[in-house]
Amino acid sequence: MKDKSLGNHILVEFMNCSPEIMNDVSTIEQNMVAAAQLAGANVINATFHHFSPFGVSGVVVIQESHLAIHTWPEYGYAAVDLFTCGEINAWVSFDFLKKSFLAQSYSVVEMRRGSVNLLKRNDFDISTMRQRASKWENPDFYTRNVWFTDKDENQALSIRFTGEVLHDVQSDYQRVRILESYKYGKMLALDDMVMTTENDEFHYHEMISHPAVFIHGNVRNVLVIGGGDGGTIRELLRHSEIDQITLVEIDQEVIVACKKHLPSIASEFNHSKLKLIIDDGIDYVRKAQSSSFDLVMVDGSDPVGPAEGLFTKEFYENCNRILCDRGILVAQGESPKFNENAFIELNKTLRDIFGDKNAPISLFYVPSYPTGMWCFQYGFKKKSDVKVSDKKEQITSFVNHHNLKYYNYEVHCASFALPNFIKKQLDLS
Ligand code: SPD
Repeated sequence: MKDKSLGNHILVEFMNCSPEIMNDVSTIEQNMVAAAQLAGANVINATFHHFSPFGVSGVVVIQESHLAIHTWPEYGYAAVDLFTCGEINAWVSFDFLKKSFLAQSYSVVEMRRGSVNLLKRNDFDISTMRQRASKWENPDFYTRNVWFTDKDENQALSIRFTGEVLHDVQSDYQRVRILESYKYGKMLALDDMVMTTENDEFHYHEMISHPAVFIHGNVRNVLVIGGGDGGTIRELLRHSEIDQITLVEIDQEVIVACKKHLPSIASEFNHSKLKLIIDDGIDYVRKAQSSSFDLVMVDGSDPVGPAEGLFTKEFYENCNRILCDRGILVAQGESPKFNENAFIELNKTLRDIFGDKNAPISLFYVPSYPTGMWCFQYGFKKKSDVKVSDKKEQITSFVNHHNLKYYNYEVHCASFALPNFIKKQLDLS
């Protein structure tokens, strides 16, 4: 006869599971909650995190204890704890999860927890507490804490989302997802990295566009590489003197997703001044005519996957070649506090190509990117004054007219000031 115990703990090793499922935070959250409910447990709370690039951790708190999981998608492995008390049969949860994760093998240890023979019951009267607790009724909803995490090996930024994935397409280049976050509205994620969100996109898109246009002073013809969410072209099109914008996006699926779910960002894809090309931007720049653009903007993602080539010397040499006489290059420059190497290397490359005095950096703040501190890196074909001191009134009237939310004259000037630690990182005096 078994000893009477307070709880039962099933420790499971699920092996040879589907790596895709093991890396999918919302599917795992839904399966873990369903596993608890199928066993008759009352779900109180669920907290799940995805780690970039791989792995999900989460806990479902149930009135009868908890279910927990940690996954290693690269090994097709999940460590799962099913800890229950009372009448709950956690083997029902086990069977369900085995099927849901497509586990081809597993091992299990079952332990009784809290053997009453070994425990001494306190003598104070908790009967009233027990009575109150037994009156607890499942309100038919639970608190979901599902987190999207953009991280490197040492730091992370997590954004809580509803758990619902509104769009999820594996394109030829990357996984394109739209998630619904609580703080920042709908969010575009490419391969587990935050690209833009409805509520803070203006930081990035105003700052990639307006400083360069005002520094140049006579922009007519613009090339945007990447930028498939549409935010950069929306901002550029506020400048009526621009005659044409060529946007070269490698991944049509990004445009499809953003047009459907982020219409406030992808609002200008039908504009008559836009020439949209679905192609490899690196190749486009390689073949483009010399001296053909006033402005080249590299609105790409981080230097992994399809955007890796946007951080090479050959690419920026071609950007330099296709710029007109007073042309300006603006590139998504990564962060001095995250991807530091990419940030430093890009600056070295641009200084090599454009010259030490012609490769300034503009810093800005994006709450939804890891560390929040981000930058655009410039290449000036001819020496230009970043301070635009004669354009204060023109900029202020433009900002007021368009009701801009981040960019203004003071921000423009201040963004080119670098803190000492960055000057040191870049060996600037
Ligand atoms: N880690 C995010 C790097 C910036 C990626 N580009 C964002 C595209 C917005 N149009």
